[in-house]
Amino acid sequence: MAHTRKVQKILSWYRSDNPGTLANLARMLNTGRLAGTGKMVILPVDQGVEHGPARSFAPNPAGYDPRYHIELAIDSGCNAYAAPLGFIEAVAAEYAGAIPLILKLNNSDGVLKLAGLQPAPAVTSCVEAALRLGCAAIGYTIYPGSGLRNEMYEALAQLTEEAKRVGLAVVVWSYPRGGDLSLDAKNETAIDVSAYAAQIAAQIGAHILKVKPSNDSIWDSKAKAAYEKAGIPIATLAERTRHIIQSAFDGRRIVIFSGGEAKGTEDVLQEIRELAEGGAFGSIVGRNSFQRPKAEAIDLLHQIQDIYRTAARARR
Ligand code: FBP
Repeated sequence: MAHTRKVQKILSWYRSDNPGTLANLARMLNTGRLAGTGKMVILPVDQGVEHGPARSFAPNPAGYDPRYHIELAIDSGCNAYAAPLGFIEAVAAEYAGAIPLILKLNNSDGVLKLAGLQPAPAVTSCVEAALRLGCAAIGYTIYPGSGLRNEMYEALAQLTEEAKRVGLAVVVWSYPRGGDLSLDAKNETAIDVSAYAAQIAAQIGAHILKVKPSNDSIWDSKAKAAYEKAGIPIATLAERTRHIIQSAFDGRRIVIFSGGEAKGTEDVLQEIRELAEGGAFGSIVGRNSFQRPKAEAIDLLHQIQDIYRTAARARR
């Protein structure tokens, strides 16, 4: 199947990549109900490690079984499914080739929270495992703001180089946290901080980067002066989303947004509408999908995909 103009245009932003990486990016862009639109909805299920099994799966116990999530991703028409090594190994053979896989190469657990301890994920897998399991991409989380961020950036830089060499794509979760930033949770998604997080992930070589939807506060006083001087509009989520996408190479990187804690359907959809209005390339929705009963989750994911499809048509 020939690529749509949207997909051709997106691939043209990654000209330094080898054909293997471009093919894997194309696989993700050409899968599911949003195939060919240039938009993506991805199912991530790393919350078992990040938040613990009961917090993650007790609301819908079917989710304790790794097969549940990949089936949900396939049946709902997602572009890709992302998970840590254990969940991917548990399904990779049975579902080989059924949906692009993103192997999360690092993970952070929530078991021990010591005051003053800087947030830092552990590297839990490797590029070779991603190849062995037939993945389209590696995934990696950075925490800009953490006292240990440089170690994360350095490990990501090496894994990115290795992944690109063997023809894989790179997906970066860029979640500011730690240090003074986390004295107030709202700082972690302040607009200047989110835009900075997007820029850092793009500069370290991410093909697809994901940040959280931002709020309208500005954390850094020097940044505040710059925003005010330039008159950057940040009052609405759509405006802030536009600014984040501009901060990731003026829209020449795929920027997607995370779903957050489980909330009501209308709240989820309203947030997606605003993200889509701001030009978001898509969403990565975990808890809001797999914690709902399967039929409801599929219905919600379809509604999210429909919002992005409509936004893609409007921008033709
Ligand atoms: P959710 O939609 O469940 O928020 O999933 C998106 C995600 O990026 C997951 O991949 C990850 O486990 C989670 O958010 C991390 O959230 P946090 O670090 O804020 O607890």
